[in-house]
Amino acid sequence: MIRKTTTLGLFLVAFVFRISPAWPAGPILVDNETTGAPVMFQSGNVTFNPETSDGNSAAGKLGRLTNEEAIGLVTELFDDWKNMTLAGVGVASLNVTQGKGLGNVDQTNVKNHFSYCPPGENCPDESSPFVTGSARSGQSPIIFDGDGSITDLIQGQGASNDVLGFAGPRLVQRVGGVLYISESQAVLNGKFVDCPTGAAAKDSCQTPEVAVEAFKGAIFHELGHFLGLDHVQVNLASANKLLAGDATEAAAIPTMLPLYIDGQQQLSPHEDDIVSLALLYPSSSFPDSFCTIQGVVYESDGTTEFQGVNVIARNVANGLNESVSFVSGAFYTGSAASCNAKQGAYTLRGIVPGRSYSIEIERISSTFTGGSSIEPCDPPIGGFDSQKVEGSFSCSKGGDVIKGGSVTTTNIITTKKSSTTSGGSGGGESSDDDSGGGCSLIP
Ligand SMILES: [Ca+2]
Ligand SMILES: [Zn+2]
Repeated sequence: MIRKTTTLGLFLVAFVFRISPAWPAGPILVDNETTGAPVMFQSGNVTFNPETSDGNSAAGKLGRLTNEEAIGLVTELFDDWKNMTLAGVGVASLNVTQGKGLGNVDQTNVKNHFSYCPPGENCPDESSPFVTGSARSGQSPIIFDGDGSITDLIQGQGASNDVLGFAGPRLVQRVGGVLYISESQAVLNGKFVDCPTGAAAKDSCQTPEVAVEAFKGAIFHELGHFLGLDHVQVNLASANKLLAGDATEAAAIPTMLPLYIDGQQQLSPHEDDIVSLALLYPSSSFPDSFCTIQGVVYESDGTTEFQGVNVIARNVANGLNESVSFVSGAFYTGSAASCNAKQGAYTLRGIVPGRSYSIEIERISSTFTGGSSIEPCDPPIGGFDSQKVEGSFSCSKGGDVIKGGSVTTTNIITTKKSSTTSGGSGGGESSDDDSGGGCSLIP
């Protein structure tokens, strides 16, 4: 989704296709036309419009869950986002309200509610405020795809066996010069929770199927996109360990990782998810309770700014669970063609006073492209080595901005050969085609 920033028009188009963006620890949309700032619902006021049953018990279901149960899950999980805390401080100011119901949504009327470009069709770019497809309803729909048929319609036949859900902002509007999300949308795929109690292990309903608790992790993730959050990359090694059967670091896997690895674990937000939310919807106490680390990432010449580097701050005493990330140059204006905006600034928020942090850099996984890409570069930037910045960084009171540490400053010079002298790219060129908005969460 996020393709960058280019024009807003491109974004959405992207949405159309697939989806998934990712600005580590950040927003799914950035206003690269004027402010370079993240885009969120104005004043944190979010109204969602769920599919409703209209009194027909067979309608509006999510797999085996009734419509009422499905709406209850969405409400509960929005509350979980809203009530997030960091070091005992409520981080977000968010008002989520359930708006008018959509009535029953199925393949025949989904176009009235959900904006998309059907697979195989060419849909024109839309200019800002942008919307793709037919729906621009003044609502922010959450559709319960009871049996996966809507997912197949929108994402392509068979997609319902792989995609747990997809979501993202679909319409933005400028108010007083500031760009805000005015509509978001989501589809949750009930095919993953449709087995009746006691279904046999080889019943066809089991493919695909996950426990409701695990499915909640997917809903939680999609609601994050609905609110405007992007993916994050932190503790990828912990995720890989879990995939290999070692669950010792499972709690370190963020909700907004582009991968669905363990829905139940990902139902618990990681610190990076919490700070991502605060970046968009900070509570009044957030800015004065926490510090900020600011710096710039450079190529090896020490002067050319370098965009697309994942910068991570970790509490030295608990680095896996207490860590935040930010991709250099994610907030910027202008063109991001080839990820060559020459902007390397990074801002790590949610730094707890009195804790000592290390700073490191790494590449975004080369597998996070297209629907799983992490902005502002798709494919991810390569050509540099992971490194740890020397020394440690801390602050004594909230509101402070940290630009230096015990040994070095927060400015980071990478091993990336300067593009002005080498002429070669170190890989990771970004093309300017679209990638999508929103997300297709695949197990
Ligand atoms: Ca199933
Ligand atoms: Zn996602």
